[in-house]
Amino acid sequence: MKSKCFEARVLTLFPEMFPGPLSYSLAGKAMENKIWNLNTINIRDYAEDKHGTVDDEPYGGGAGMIMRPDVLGRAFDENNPGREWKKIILTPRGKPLTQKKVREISSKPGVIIVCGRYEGIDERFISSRSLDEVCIGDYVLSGGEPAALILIDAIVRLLTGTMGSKESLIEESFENNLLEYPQYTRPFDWEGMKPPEVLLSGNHSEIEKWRRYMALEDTKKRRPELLISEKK
Ligand code: 6GU
Repeated sequence: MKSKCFEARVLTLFPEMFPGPLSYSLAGKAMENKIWNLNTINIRDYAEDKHGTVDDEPYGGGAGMIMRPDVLGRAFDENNPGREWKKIILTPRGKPLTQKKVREISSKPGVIIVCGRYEGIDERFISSRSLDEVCIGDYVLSGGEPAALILIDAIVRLLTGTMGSKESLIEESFENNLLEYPQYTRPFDWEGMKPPEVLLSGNHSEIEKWRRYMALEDTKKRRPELLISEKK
């Protein structure tokens, strides 16, 4: 049976940034194959004045401009997909994105993503529309658009029909709270360095054992917090 096409609907002031990298590689192929589609909505189209004003100065003063709740509210409500979809707003104040969240979103019929811009978004819009606030890491971007591209990429590769091999989905980084084991390919001797002998042994249970050991050791060294946290 063919599953329904997943829709990513993006509210942004910069619709030209999309699909951008999402029209290449795995995500681009999956879009061609109608596994997912993308709709961008220009928030500025919902401004009321002739200048297309979407932001204003913060109450209480301070630097920067804040996105107006009335404009965002109209843009969101007129494109509201309904209860089954995930509703995300991308801002540096959100909870860090995890693979668990990506899996949850990919199980829905679609996701509506609001991209924050400028120095902030009126809090009343966020709370009144019950948006899930998400950020993609502890650093600051000039807007949510690159984060939306990243989020959608992560979702699309989990959709049924996107990936060639199911195993590569299960084994890879974070799906077991472990980083991936190191990989090697030809040439056999590169700058005097050779692959670990076990990988050439043909002994599949030994190879498995080595890979599990390396995944665990590398995770301990690089990301110890993954080992004591709940599933990411
Ligand atoms: Cl979602 N937005 C912005 N502006 N900066 C970020 C981010 C999002 N995630 C990390 N940094």
